[in-house]
Amino acid sequence: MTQPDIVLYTANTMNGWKPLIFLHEAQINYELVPINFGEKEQKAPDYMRLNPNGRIPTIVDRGADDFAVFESGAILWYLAEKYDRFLSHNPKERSETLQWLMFQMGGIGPMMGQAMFFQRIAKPNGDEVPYAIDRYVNESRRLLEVLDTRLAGREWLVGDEMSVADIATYPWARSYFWATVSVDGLPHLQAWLDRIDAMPRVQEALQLPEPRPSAFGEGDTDAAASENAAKFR
Ligand SMILES: N[C@@H](CCC(=O)N[C@@H](CS)C(=O)NCC(=O)O)C(=O)O
Repeated sequence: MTQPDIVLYTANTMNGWKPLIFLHEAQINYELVPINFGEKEQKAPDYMRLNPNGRIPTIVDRGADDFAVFESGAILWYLAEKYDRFLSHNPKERSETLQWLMFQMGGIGPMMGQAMFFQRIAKPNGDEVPYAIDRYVNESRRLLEVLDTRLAGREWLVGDEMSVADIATYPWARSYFWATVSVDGLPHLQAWLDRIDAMPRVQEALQLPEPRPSAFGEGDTDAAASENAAKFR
């Protein structure tokens, strides 16, 4: 059997799920290499030769001389071009897709990520900073409101089909519980989340490399938060 082109190094986090969602939804064969944060595998020298930032996700394309791609937005764009999926050929729609992808990478991701960090990592590790929590939760809510406005009267962030902008944004927006950001009063955002929630292959991807229901407010979230926080001590 021939080896798949794409080797994906990832973990069950918001950025880590993005390429998994792409590959599962497009039904592309790939090799999965789970990265264990507890073991600091993301900081190992061999891994950091592929991803100089020492974070996940990363892909290596065996079909392109082992070309390595880091940064989840760049990975989605690379996969979209390689497989001609989830990216319009229309130049204006392509630009809009890049705009919303940038909005996720520069806004939703960092702000919700910090809201999560201060509540799910700093606080259980004994460092509670209410000012930072307020700042990042409020900014995250504002950004989700921007998404809600964009999604009024449309099914997808760009054009008539799911794109890499939706794929990048979905795992973050869906994890509003973990960031303790409310989505009350954001019906268009909620309808978009429901639409993607109903896609079986997306849900399959969210179970990898291992299930993490706490991110979505299910299971014993306090226990999961303290286990997660311990990995970052
Ligand atoms: N901008 C980067 C962010 C990557 C990132 O922050 N990944 C987190 C998981 S979502 C990570 O690897 N954390 C482990 C660490 O910080 O050591 C991307 O989108 O790929």
